[in-house]
Amino acid sequence: MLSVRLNTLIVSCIAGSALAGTPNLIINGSFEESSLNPGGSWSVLGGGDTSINGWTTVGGGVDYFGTFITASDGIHSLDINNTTSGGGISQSFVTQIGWTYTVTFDMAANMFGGPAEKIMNVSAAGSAEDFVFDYIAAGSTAQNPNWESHEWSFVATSTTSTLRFVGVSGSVYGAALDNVVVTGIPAPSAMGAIGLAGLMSTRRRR
Ligand SMILES: [Ca+2]
Repeated sequence: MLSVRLNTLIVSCIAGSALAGTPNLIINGSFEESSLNPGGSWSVLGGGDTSINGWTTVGGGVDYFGTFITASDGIHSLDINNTTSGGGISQSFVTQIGWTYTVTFDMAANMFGGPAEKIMNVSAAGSAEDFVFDYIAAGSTAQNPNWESHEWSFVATSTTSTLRFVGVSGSVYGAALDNVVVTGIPAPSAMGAIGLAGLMSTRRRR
């Protein structure tokens, strides 16, 4: 009976840890590690730039903030637009086909110019969603941008997935981004296999 209870406990722990998701799969999700040091200002990065560890800029690139605007985590964040709309940043990472990946991030704005609504598109594995931050409605200031936390998820269709954050609107004053975290949750079939393995183990020991 003790072994049955022990097996049940082990299976519960495995299932519980799987449900809680993997550790953060993103490298440098807070943009703190870089060869650049913008100090109290910002650094302008064009497209294809890899100066921010783990990330590659896309489109027109991004502005890399130092303490110019208060970050949501650490001291660095991004203006997802550089000199025009359509800038952005991406990172590829290993994924398991069929698993669900939860993406959390903090969004605000470069509040030094319009339009009021900054739109940022988040995409991976063929799924995408637009997120909006209205810096006037939010009362953003450089000292207190009023960062908002968001959550989005996608199902992996390949053994590698590329997560992209792209500015849809905002002129040179785009959406601000910080604190990206991605965790993976096994597909329901994988969870069933864990449960079944536990059940079989329990029955064998009776
Ligand atoms: Ca940061």
